[in-house]
Amino acid sequence: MSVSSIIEDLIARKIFNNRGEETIEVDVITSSGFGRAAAPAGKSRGKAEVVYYPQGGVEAAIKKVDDLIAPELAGLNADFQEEIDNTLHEIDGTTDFKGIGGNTAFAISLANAEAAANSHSLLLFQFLGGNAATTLPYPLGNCISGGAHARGKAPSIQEYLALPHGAESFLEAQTANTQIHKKIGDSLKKKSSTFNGGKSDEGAWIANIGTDDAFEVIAKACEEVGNELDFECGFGIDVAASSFWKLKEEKYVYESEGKKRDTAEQLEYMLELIEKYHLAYVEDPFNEDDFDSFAELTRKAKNCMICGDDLFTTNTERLNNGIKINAGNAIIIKVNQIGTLTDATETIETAQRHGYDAVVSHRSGDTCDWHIAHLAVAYKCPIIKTGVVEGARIAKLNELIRIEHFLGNRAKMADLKIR
Ligand code: 2PG
Ligand code: MG
Repeated sequence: MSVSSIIEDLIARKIFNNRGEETIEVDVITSSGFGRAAAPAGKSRGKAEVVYYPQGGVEAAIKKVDDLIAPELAGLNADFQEEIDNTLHEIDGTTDFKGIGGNTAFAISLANAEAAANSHSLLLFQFLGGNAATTLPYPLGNCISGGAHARGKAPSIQEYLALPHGAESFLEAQTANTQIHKKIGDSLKKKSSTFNGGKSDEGAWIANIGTDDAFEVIAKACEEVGNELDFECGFGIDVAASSFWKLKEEKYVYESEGKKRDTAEQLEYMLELIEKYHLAYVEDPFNEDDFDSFAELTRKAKNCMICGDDLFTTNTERLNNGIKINAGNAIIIKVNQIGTLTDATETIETAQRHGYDAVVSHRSGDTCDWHIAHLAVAYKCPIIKTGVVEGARIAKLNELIRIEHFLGNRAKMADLKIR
């Protein structure tokens, strides 16, 4: 056992995310290393996510770190992530982290992993993934925002996402995404007289256009950039359907289009979109409790990843429910949906054992914390979902460019099976 990773202290503070919301940041200090992590926040949250903060918010969370958690973790070895994370669960004493806050657990858990890596003079992806961690994920980049992420009139679908799956390096892939994003901005200017260059929290364009127009714009941009760069640039969507599923009516209400669809019509519509636009990726096409419709779409859709975000909330139990009936073939991994790195790792491993692709993801409210870049490489995730531009996204994307550079000729792109 290495004595260099003994935890000496934890320091928690309040900082701000890209929305200007308060969030928690934690430093973990070991006898010969240091790690720091800050928690993100979702806007369109799954209802099975853990509770972010104890009553009293970020201030109360900081007090819990100072009074309860730091004294308990001091003296433990940061190398043993599971023991650290189990201790967090024990101190919390609830099933949904409302005792200490899921975001408190997140920041401590990630800062601990970083501190352990740093104590061994390793980068986080090396510490977690070892020598085999040499594959880079494809960036899934949000280019047009709608739904709960846009203000006013915009498509009901929450995200239109570029996926340059023909790229041979991460740098090439991110180059494609930046060009697609720029081209989309240029066409929106031509298409909509009210478009003034507005962007969402994630740096995607917000425009007063319909759902179909948004498809045309992104399809054209991906095709053009694909031709210019000479590799295939696909795209997909995050429907985030829970946010416009009206339980009383049992309908998906596409407000800006003035359309309502029941579950059967929603299924038909998704199949139509997948076929018409050759969608490579569809996230949350149905409301978060409708596992059966996810399974039906997965059965019927061709060459398209069907991904569960609100459906699974990075929760192994919910994922297992999906696995039983083949609901989806991919899962969004957001560590703060479940709280700790150990919990998220269990979910990733379960997904991989059952042939589900793990898509490591940012939150719409995020900081310049770059840890998810390392998680994607360490756990060989084929995709990272983290926008295209905007500071909190660029922090993660540039970190992946650094990792690729660091790996040199050992670096390769992850195995992405667009089914
Ligand atoms: C999503 C995310 C990130 P939020 O729905 O996938 O894009 O949004 O963080 O608001 O839940
Ligand atoms: Mg989502």
